[in-house]
Amino acid sequence: MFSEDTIISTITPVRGGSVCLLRVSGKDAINITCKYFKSNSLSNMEGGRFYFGKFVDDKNEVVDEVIIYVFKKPKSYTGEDVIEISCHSNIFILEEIINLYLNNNCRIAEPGEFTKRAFLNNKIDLVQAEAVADLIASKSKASVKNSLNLLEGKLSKLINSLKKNLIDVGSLLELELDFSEEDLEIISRDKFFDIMESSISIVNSLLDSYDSGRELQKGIEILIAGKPNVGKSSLMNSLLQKDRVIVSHIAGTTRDLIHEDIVMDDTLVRLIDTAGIRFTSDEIEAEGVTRAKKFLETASLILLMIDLSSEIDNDDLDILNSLVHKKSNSLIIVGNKSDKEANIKTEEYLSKLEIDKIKISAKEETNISELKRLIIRRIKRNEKDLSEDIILTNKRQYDVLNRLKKILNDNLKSFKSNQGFEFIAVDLRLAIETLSEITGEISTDDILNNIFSNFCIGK
Ligand SMILES: Nc1nc2c(ncn2[C@@H]2O[C@H](COP(=O)(O)OP(=O)(O)OP(=O)(O)O)[C@@H](O)[C@H]2O)c(=O)[nH]1
Ligand SMILES: [Mg+2]
Repeated sequence: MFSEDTIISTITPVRGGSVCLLRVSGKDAINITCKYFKSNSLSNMEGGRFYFGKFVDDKNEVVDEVIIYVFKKPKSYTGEDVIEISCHSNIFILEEIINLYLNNNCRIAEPGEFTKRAFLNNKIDLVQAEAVADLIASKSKASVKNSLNLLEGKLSKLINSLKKNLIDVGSLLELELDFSEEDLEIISRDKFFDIMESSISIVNSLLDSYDSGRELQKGIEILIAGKPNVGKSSLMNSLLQKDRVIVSHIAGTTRDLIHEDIVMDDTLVRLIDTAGIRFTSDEIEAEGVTRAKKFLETASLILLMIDLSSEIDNDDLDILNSLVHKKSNSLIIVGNKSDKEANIKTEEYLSKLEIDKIKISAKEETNISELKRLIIRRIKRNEKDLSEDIILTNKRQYDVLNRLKKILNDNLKSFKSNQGFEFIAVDLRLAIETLSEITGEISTDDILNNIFSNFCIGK
């Protein structure tokens, strides 16, 4: 499927660099370029080569010295003829070059249109197209690695092998239906069970990986919690190495959730500072406390701060007790203000708890790197092995797989309850179609527009 029109856009940021790349794709990309690009070495624009020369306007006046890269269809990103122009990064130069193309039946590319053409020309499937967007948006090395795995086609391969298995079973079932009069067993019950159960287990493990996938993209949420004034905001600033949050001796300073993303040992982490948890009649503070408590339920890791210099009280114990039972696996107790004289009762109480704990001084920045190491050890323990696993990061793919899971489970149930093969074969066809939605063999304009309109311009 080759588009009729030719499109152009910058594919690198326009400001801030010394060089900018423009991409032209479509049937007139080479013709228009030949009209304006003058080079000694240019004979007949061979594909897979680059040429140095001058870009001139309609009056033969030099616009810029450029390098152009020639990609002939289908050996290009979009699968069409593509020219990439590396020119100096100056807005007047860029405007002039783009206008020359626009005057020659070319138009500005829509966001994601190059990748959409790559998809429509079968250069990549929909999972890979979505991986391109993920890759650009990746905020940590781990996320880049996973996006590259998806772009390389690891998930697509798995989906296609799942589909092949279902097609194989489906065709045997259809055959069995054709010969139903002759009492032949073409597919054994055991084989059907095996294939369905292994398919369901693959789908389940992909769905299970989605939580890790969300963490890869959004960051692992680490909540700094505790009663007011224990030094939560001081720790946040100290971990971020900047004066991000207001710190004061007044209890109840932080009223809302404040988050910042940082990368710790290649992993994206979202640090969240919260309002000190206590009973309060102040309406705004109380809302902050409700929000903090809600996050206690969902955060991947909680740094529970206790002031080592004062006696542990009911406010500390309320939070501690609520977390020790439910979330001890995702809890680190951070004893703060170690620069001051320790309270014996607090020390004694904490020493009896069998939970990871560390003493720090957020104010004096003592033991902060040890705390960081402890955090990294904790988050790495739960992290999936990216070289082995395929991690689902995309909500659309997740939704389709959830639908597929239901279809496969229903199908297995129908089989167990000895429903007729004709019903089972219909459900199998539905399962195969659903799988095709993931890789985009079956898609609608609405789905495609929705996906590609979220891309940045020039991709
Ligand atoms: N001596 C000492 N003081 C600290 C330390 N960490 C924080 N403080 C002080 O404790 C007070 C409260 O600090 P914050 O970081 O605002 O405490 P918070 O837990 O965010 O308080 P709320 O936002 O009110 O819940 C401030 O006066 C800090 O300077 C520390 O390690 N040692
Ligand atoms: Mg605070």
